[in-house]
Amino acid sequence: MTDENPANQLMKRRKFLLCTGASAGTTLLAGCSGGQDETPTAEQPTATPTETPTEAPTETPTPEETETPVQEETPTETEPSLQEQYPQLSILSPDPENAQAANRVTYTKSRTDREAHYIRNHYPSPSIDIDEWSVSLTGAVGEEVELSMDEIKNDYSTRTITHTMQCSGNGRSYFDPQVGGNQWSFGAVGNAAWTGSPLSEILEAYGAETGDGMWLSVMGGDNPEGKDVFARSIPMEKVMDNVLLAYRMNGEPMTPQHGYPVRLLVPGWYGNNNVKWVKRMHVMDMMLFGNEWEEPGAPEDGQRTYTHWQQYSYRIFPQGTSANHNRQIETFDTREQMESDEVTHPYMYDQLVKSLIGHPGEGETVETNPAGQVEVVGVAWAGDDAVDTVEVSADGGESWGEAEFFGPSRGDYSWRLFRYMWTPDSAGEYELVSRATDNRDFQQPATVSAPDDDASEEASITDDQYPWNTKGYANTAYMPHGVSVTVESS
Ligand SMILES: Nc1nc2c(c(=O)[nH]1)N[C@H]1C(S)=C(S)[C@@H](COP(=O)(O)O)O[C@H]1N2
Ligand SMILES: [Mo]
Repeated sequence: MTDENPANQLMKRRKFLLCTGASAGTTLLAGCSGGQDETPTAEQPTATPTETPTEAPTETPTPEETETPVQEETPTETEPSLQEQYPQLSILSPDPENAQAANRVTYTKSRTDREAHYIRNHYPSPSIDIDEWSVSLTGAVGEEVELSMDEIKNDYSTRTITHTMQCSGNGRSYFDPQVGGNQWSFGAVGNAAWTGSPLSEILEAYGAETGDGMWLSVMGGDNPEGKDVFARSIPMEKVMDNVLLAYRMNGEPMTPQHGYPVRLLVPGWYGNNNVKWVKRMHVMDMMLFGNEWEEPGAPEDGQRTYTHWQQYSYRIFPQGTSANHNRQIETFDTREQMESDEVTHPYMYDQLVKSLIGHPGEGETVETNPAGQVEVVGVAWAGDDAVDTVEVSADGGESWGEAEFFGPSRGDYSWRLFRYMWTPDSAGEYELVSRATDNRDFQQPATVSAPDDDASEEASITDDQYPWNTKGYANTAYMPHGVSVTVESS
């Protein structure tokens, strides 16, 4: 997925690293580092780095790179590294940029700073000229149009939605046996406020067919030549409900890695639906499907193909199964798809209920307070649905205590902070886990199944086991997400 020509990569980096929000004369660093607008909390628990190594994985360098280290070619005063731009992330791969929260402290805060929000790219972030960028709208519309960024920003109403965005692959590293792909542990989830224009208004302005059964397929502008376009089909009822063309993140310009100048924001749904660098939108009465969208000669764009990321990927495939493609589906809730017979391989749309402990962090030593308690803090979310309860266990799920919610409520698609005052029996070592239940009584299961278990064949959550699947998606099992802590009496 990387550009083979290092010179091209370098040019690209030079261009897109220009911090897009900086006004003329502002230095890059100043423009790019202004994201820390939340007062840091007094306590900054530190997780041991063993869980999420901060070292970038070693890639086989090209000969050119071996001879001349990249750092020497790229003076830091004009070009901060990905790590320098995102000090709170642990880099999984620098190109394309993939990085997750390095530390559980991210999950003690009600909102995630731009610089602390994970990044997931299939291709290198594209270089953008905002004056040139436009988004086409085609297909079942009254009038096809090329939308400028000015029009997107100024001609429609402005909405801000806080959205817990999680990569479908978050928790993949806890699958046993391991599956391929980025080995995300817990950190590919963030909770940012995204501002943009409701797509419903734009579609209505151009006479789009917006009834149920229609789909909006949205294509990114990041695919290198000859690669599948990152494209997703979003059901029209979701689009009309609350999907945005977003251009700001936490009140600031979006960073290049998070989709500048414009991305799709699909509240409550897995990250893969939130197409970045939106270039093209197409209205039709089916999902991206079949030859027309798959083969060379696809409409308007020559060699590009569109079906891959919709039908072959981002679905739950039990061992030994392969993709069957659908034109239409009627249930967009991933958990309901897992439970029903409608689709064989559920699509990653609405997120499953999940929670993460933020404090204490992995490997930490904590002291009890005078009342003999330890404060446990974390976050919980449930996509389109609401979290009902969060419980904490210190004995591997034998007994549970119910947590309370606290902190600001940032709307229906935002995670909630929870707190549990835990009274350990004695000093010693413990494994703490958290389990959330949503308002439909869907609950996080305990463990991940083995590949040959019935649970995985059915692609459903059975016997308190999350189904192992070949792409490692949507792991919500609470046991592997727990933290080891040592308690000392005060
Ligand atoms: N065009 C494009 N959009 C994309 C992707 C991509 O590779 N290309 N990755 C998707 C995936 S898999 C995720 S999880 C989210 C990540 O968004 P973030 O990098 O802002 O966290 O973007 C989605 N949108
Ligand atoms: Mo993702």
